[in-house]
Amino acid sequence: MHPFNLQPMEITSAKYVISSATYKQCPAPDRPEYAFIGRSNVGKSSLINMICNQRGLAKTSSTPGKTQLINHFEVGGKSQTRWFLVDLPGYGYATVSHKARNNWSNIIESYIRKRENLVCLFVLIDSRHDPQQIDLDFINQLGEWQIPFVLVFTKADKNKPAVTPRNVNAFLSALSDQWEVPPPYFVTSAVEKTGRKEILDYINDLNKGFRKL
Ligand SMILES: Nc1nc2c(ncn2[C@@H]2O[C@H](COP(=O)(O)OP(=O)(O)OP(=O)(O)O)[C@@H](O)[C@H]2O)c(=O)[nH]1
Ligand SMILES: [Mg+2]
Repeated sequence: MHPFNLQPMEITSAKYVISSATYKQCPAPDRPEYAFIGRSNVGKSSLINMICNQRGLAKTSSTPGKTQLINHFEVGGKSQTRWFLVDLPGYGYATVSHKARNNWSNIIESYIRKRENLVCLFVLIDSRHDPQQIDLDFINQLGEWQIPFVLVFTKADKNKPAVTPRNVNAFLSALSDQWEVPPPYFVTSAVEKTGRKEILDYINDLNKGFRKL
């Protein structure tokens, strides 16, 4: 193995590209793309900032429903493929109207199913809670659509040590009704910056397999 392969992947630049109302407006699908999805307020935008080491790159808020539209960020490192990181609006935001929710579903469904360079979807789950039906339903839907995904259990800093593994196991066990093999997962804290290297290494590996379509 080349010794450089032992170096962790480091990001040297991350910049906002564009916000799109539909997948058709997204940038040319000429590089690998990873999108973050999950319930409103689960910490998608915060995790993007943590990964890119740039506070304020993706807009965060303590009020759910902050991220609207499909937000593309271009990320790159020294002598590495450039790739897109995508911040998506959250699901399960109770106070939005039925119409707005349908609109969200349509936008997200077509983005997820039609975006040709989407290599992997990162589904964020709040590590503080028992398995939530809305997350399980969304993941089972991904199975029907055959979309590659991994799980990210967020906000681990808010838990006492035993709670995160307990909730992770409960979630994987709830999935085992529908899934023979559990998906890969990561545990993160945007506050303590944990889980960053693991996610970047995973993305770096997938980048190597990306072929221009
Ligand atoms: N303690 C702690 N708080 C976090 C973490 N990640 C996010 N938060 C907080 O959770 C709230 C929501 O974070 P966002 O990153 O805006 O969540 P989002 O999933 O992008 O939300 P929407 O765009 O509304 O769907 C903010 O107040 C963040 O500061 C974390 O790892 N630890
Ligand atoms: Mg957000």
